[in-house]
Amino acid sequence: MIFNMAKITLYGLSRSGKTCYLNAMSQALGQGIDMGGRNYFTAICPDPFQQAVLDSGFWQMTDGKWPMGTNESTTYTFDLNYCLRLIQSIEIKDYRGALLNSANPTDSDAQNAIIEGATGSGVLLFFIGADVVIEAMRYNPSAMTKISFCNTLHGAYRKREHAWEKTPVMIVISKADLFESYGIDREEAKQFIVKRLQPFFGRGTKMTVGITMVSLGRNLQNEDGELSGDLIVGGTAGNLHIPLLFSAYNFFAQEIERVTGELKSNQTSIYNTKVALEHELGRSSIARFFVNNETSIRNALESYRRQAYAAEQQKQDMIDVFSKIGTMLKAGADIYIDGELI
Ligand SMILES: Nc1nc2c(ncn2[C@@H]2O[C@H](COP(=O)(O)OP(=O)(O)O)[C@@H](O)[C@H]2O)c(=O)[nH]1
Ligand SMILES: [Mg+2]
Repeated sequence: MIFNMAKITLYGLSRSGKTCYLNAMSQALGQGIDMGGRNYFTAICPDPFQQAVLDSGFWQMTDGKWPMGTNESTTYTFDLNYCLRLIQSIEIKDYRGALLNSANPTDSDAQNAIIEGATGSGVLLFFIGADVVIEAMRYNPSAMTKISFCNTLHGAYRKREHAWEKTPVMIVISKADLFESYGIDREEAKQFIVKRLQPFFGRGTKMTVGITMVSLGRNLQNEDGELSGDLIVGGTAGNLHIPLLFSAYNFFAQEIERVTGELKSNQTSIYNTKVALEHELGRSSIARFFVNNETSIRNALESYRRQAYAAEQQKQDMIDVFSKIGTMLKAGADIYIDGELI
């Protein structure tokens, strides 16, 4: 279909669930999700070594152990496919923990590296653990500053990126099963975060901002690294597909806009060529005997028409997939465009 490499940056404090999410998501989306009519959407890691790292992280969890905090930042590549056709290759950076929101001067270089590394991102994903949300809902000051840290990171991004409003942001509330464990209503928790981060959801930003909740299962707990509860990974369980669908959704939105622009300039060319043809046919037969442009103008017109037809087909195909992705995305996330919930 279309090829393009996009970078997705995973922002989140240490222990916000980024590594667990990636391990589980690669399992769920490797199997694929049915977008309706048995049209499958998949995210496939085309690098066997990277896939092995993700698999071993996942098997460790099924063996009852949470992954250890990582000491390195890893970049994973995933190919997003629709009906086995590549729509977008993405690069996801999982930054090593213990860096963000640290006031330790030795971490400052690494923090700058994270901020610089986000430049040129196609999508920014901000991970916030439900444990932090629950604490913040109880007015725990440290939890509240952890949430506000999204503002700091995005502020740094805006300084570096002049068209920052074109980079969609998704707030990913991870470990969402904790809400049920603590008897907290998910909707209430979500609205709490929307309120805490209200400038993102406000009007006039021109941004696309999503908010979703993801989880690896039910009643999941961590006691000294031991995992208990039910891991539920596969299909659309736990919304693991949503952040990547969000990326694909924005990709299609941009591509449709681009093809629409192409079609417009194409229509202009067709119009101008028709005018030129009329002018040519209006010239005297004597003049046309010496210099006749009719064939070349007709050829140009034909070629513009062919291009317009191809672009129109491409646009229709994209709109079909885009609307399927949109329906599925909105079933698992709230999407705001310039402050309006769509
Ligand atoms: N209840 C619950 N806990 C989770 C889930 N995902 C991660 N966790 C917990 O969060 C911890 C940190 O996750 P990790 O992915 O290592 O965070 P990272 O530092 O952002 O990469 C894990 O050790 C688990 O205890 C989840 O879906 N549900
Ligand atoms: Mg990690």
